[in-house]
Amino acid sequence: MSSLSIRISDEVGSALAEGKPVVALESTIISHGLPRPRNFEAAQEFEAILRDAGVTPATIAVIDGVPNVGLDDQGVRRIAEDEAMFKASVRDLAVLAAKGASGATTVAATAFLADKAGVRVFATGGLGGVHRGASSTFDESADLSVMARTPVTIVSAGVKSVLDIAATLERLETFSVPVLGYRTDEFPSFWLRTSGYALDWRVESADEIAAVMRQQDALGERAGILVANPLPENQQWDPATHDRVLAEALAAADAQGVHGKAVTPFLLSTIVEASGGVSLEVNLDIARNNVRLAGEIATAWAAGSG
Ligand code: PSU
Ligand code: MN
Repeated sequence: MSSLSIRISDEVGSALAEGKPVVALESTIISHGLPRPRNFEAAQEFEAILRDAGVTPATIAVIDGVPNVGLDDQGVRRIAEDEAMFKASVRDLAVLAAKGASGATTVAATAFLADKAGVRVFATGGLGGVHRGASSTFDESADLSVMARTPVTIVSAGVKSVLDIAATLERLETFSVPVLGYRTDEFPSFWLRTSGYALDWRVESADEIAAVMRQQDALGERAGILVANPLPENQQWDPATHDRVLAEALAAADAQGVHGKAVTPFLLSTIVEASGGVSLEVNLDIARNNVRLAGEIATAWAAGSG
């Protein structure tokens, strides 16, 4: 039996070997979540934020069949510029490997590969979840079921309000994934700090999150941990505009019969357009904010694991 061949970059490999902090970054946000050419700049900026904090970034994607943990600039550029880049979840990894094909990894596939490489902390913008209408379409992101069996701490600004937030929180409970509100009592809805859904657990620091990770390991529990990190109040999107644009985007998806894995990218790009680019700026602030917190958690984790 051959084992999965993953290419871990020299930078990520030595950071891990030396017990230094490492944060995984997904690539579907680059290929399908942000418009070109801002996506390439953003991907580089996320890495720079981590490096400035003394943390090694590990951007993850499949390049020519090989899962890469830690992409060089050329790899990031390929993900950002190739309009036909495949959106790859966990179920696609074996097919991409067999075909020697490339793919940008979703939260599910990124967390899966981060775990294989020994990376424990992962920053994203928005986690996938249960879509509206899932009771008839069964459209629920594999991000949730993969979190149930992958010991990676994911920092996300909750989930986007394009999803069914209540159902997503229920599924996280079913999957035994702890949800920690970072300095908040309420689950954020990505562009907004609030969603109307209270959380059971609030944490105040990266150290506290690292302590939960250690206890989760001590229990032998393999589920990941979701850290819900809301934007500061003055950075969130204007709620009234948000509600109007969201309703427009959902109606457009419905009218055009968009379904399956195309739903999330369709809604995201429709919302950027309908908001005149405002949602994009908020989206980028959210991702930066999550990357910074993930860096702090990875640092706290590394400090206690020596
Ligand atoms: N939500 C966002 N931005 C994104 C995504 C979700 O706000 O870029 C991407 C992530 O990569 C996530 C994926 O893992 O979409 C979920 O897609 P689906 O619902 O098809 O599983
Ligand atoms: Mn889906």
